Amino acid sequence: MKTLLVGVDLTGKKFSAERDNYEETYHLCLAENLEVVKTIRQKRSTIDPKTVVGSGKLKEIVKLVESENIDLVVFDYPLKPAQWKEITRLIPVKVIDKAMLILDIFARRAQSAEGKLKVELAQLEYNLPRLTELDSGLSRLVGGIGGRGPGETKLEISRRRSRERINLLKKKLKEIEKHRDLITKKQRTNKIPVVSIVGYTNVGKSALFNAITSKRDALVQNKLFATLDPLRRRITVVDENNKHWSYIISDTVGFIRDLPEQLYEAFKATIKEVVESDLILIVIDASDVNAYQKFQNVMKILKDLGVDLAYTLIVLNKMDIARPEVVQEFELLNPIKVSATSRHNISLLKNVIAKKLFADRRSIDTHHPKTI
Ligand SMILES: Nc1nc2c(ncn2[C@@H]2O[C@H](COP(=O)(O)OP(=O)(O)O)[C@@H](O)[C@H]2O)c(=O)[nH]1
Ligand SMILES: [Mg+2]
Repeated sequence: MKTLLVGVDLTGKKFSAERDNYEETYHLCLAENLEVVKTIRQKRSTIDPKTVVGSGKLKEIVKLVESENIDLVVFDYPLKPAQWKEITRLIPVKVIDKAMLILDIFARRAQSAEGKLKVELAQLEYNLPRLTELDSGLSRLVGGIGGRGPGETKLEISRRRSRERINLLKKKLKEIEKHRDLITKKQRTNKIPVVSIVGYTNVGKSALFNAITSKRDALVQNKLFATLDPLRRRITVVDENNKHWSYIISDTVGFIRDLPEQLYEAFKATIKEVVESDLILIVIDASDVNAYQKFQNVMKILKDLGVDLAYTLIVLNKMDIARPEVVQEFELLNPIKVSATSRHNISLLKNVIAKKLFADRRSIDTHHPKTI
């Protein structure tokens, strides 16, 4: 999908923080497989209350949409319902903001029934005040079905249907919550351990996931290496006694800066899998000056979610382009220093993972298992 990314630079604000957010939105677009063909940033002292960017800029955007055959415009700025409606009225293609983009990513990634319901709920709640007469999707959907009250417009029908669906989802979620504790306790015993890769956008989670599961690894045999879905793979290691041990490694959506508050429940639902995993790799970008600050945020979120920090490994990635002062900051935490792209220390990391996961199930204290 040909995408145009639009941002605003508020001159009063700290520039680097804004640029970081803008870059993150850019990377989130890439994660969604959107083809960002153009980016526009407007410097302003304040935002335009009606359309965020000015009317001249909007005209420029409309022209670009036509000349570049753009299918989607992403605003790296939270659009209030009225702003979104006004912008949508003027731009002839689909317009979304960062929250909608994130919700799409969550929707794609949610795996459990509960996660899927929570994401759909967040999407409906986010979109409800944004429904317009133009929004033919829902209206068309309900058009033929009865229940159109006297004088009820298409918009009113859409809103009513959305509210009905919201109530239904809330009920379903309550049901799931009642049974959840029972189910998870049962599932925990006897299942293949799961290792989750977490960290902020762009630290190299996917690169690390690929390095760990790479078929380029000469010893990897197809049968010992199963692709479950694009984000989860099973890895099998063999110990000295020729005993096989498997675990599942999972690439996650990760953490997002300035997550809009309405999205927190949906985020928690998609990250729930992480909370329940047996080992969490916290990936840090050693070339990022703000790495330590971000690491502290990650730890805080994991703690809030009830994660036992004993089951975490700190992985300092991008060692090939690391900043010494950043590496220094992490020294006391005993991080495993790797480079996903140059594969530096990837085998070591795999050994440590296997040791952490399986050490208490047998005595491998004196020898590392060979990873395959
Ligand atoms: N130099 C260097 N770049 C890396 C390394 N790992 C990842 N990257 C780059 O960092 C960017 C983000 O990586 P990605 O895996 O998509 O990050 P994710 O958002 O955490 O999944 C990509 O351009 C990668 O090529 C590394 O070890 N060294
Ligand atoms: Mg990724």
